[in-house]
Amino acid sequence: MQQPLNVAITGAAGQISYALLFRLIAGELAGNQQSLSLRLLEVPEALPMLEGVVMELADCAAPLLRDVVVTADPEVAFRDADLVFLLGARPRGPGMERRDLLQGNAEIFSRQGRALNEVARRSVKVLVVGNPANTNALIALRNAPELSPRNFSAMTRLDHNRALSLLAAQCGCEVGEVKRIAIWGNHSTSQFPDLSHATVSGRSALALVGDDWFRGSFIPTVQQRGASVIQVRGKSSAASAANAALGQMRSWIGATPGGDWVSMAVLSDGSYGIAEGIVYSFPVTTAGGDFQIARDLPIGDFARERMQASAAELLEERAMVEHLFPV
Ligand code: NAX
Repeated sequence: MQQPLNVAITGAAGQISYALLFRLIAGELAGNQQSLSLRLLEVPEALPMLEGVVMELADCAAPLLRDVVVTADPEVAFRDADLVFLLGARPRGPGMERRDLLQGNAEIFSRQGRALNEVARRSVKVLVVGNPANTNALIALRNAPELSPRNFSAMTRLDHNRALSLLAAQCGCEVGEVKRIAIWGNHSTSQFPDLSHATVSGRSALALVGDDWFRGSFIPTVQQRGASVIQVRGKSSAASAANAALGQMRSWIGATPGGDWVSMAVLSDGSYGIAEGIVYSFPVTTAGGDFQIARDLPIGDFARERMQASAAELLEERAMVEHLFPV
């Protein structure tokens, strides 16, 4: 058995965490030879409930689970962390404006960014899931100047998986036959789920499904899928979100298969004319614990307009919180 991986999870008493933890200790993240040390962070009020989750973890008698730390202190949770899932965030309350939501979360993610900067492993991988995920990731990385911005990403894998599944259903094919779906932009309704480069068993997906379905049905369905789940289930996506978090982290520490990519929100380097300095979802390939934005894709006018609209939203979000960035 190798040295345990230190895995920190915030919002650990929440519903996504509850769907994630038991898959982690079953070896779905780093295989069944890799033991894990879990560090679970919660707000003080939620610690008693989290103790109940810890009881259930113990009751799994999982051979891979080395130990569990429960804390309300980010510096304890993130000490020597290898992998971090930032799930906890302030939810939108009644009458709350977007600005209030962004600022409430800015406090949480500034504090957590500073703690990561101080105590996490320099190779740490931090996946931000808590919404607004892209801007929360930006706040965290700006508060961690001693870590590379490449140590941070925000989750758009759920959007990516939703797009994959929807296209496969429309084509009547297996999910595994679909390649090169891309989610561009923000994890919000401004995102651009793109089929321009997608293939189904090597054939152009757009040629198969047609532009009308792509623009009139596919794009809005993916953009609004989170709201649709809430409407039907009465609660937001949890198991599918945990599945996506696991998938995004597994891709990040592993490698994408040849000829395909995944979507991941990372700090923009100006690729495809997207403003630098926002956390924006791109198609990326991964290998050796690192990612590369897919290069030289041809971008048509319709796609460019959609991609820039989502960038504009992220620039607005950044403008609402940048006074909180350290200089
Ligand atoms: P829950 O409300 O079930 O759990 C959130 C937990 O976070 C709560 O237990 C709360 O006490 C804790 N928390 C709040 N502030 C904290 C802090 N400062 N430190 C540590 N813990 C803190 O939400 P859940 O359904 O688990 O969702 C978690 C987050 O994921 C939400 O922000 C949600 O909007 C976001 N999502 C993001 C998705 C994405 O694709 N990026 C999809 C799923 C999900 O909607």
